[in-house]
Amino acid sequence: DGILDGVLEDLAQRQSEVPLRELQARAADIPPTMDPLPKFREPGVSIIAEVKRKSPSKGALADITDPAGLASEYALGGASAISVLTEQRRFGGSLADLAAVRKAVDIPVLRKDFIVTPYQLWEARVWGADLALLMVVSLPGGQLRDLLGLATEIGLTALVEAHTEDELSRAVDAGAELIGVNARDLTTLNVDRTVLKRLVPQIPEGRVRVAESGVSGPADVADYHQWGADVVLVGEALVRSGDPRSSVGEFIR
Ligand code: IGP
Repeated sequence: DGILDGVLEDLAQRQSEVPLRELQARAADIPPTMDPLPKFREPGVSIIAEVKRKSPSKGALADITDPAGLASEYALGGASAISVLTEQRRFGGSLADLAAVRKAVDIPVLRKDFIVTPYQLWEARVWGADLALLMVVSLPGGQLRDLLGLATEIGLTALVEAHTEDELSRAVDAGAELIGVNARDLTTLNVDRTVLKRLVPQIPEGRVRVAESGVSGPADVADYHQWGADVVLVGEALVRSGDPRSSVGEFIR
């Protein structure tokens, strides 16, 4: 399917340069990860602010020359975590962006990519991520459980993303603690924020609920929070804002 176009080719290229064994050896020297869940569970809405250069639906979003500076502004505005798109072909991201952001902030950092192999989780760990995205739609069979298990084993918190009722029940059954509901249908790229409102009741008490995509301003964050989201992940609206620090502040006020 189209969602993974190019991802596996790029992965094979990186893997031929740095074999898994070498990556695992490097991981031994990386400082421990941070646990984002306690902050996410505090009362009030938390924001995950995203470093996003472009997207398949909108093309170029912002000319981000200094991802580390942008992430620092997000943190100063009160973001609880930073998301960094590392997918290159459609989102213009890179592992270098992840590393730069990691150095710039002392809050948890999420690697946002199409993660379908153990190798990519090890990469996330080595390049400084605390969290990694796992999309249910691209992890059939036992793959979701396997990658969730490995993520936990190497200190990463998985953000397990669903868009439909079926995907959500797979996320819940796999034992995900941090569950994202993406308002964007990745096959059509259409955004429908009410997907969250419909799916949230299906998430058991005690799991952390993340609303992803489609926020254009503070009112959308307030809606998501009122519908039951503990955390809201925002990309486009923040990278396009002239003042990302104040914008994050307005979202949590
Ligand atoms: C952010 P937005 O509409 O605020 O820019 O969306 C984020 O939710 C979106 O980038 C996203 C995404 C994904 C990107 C959600 N899930 C999976 C790539 C892959």
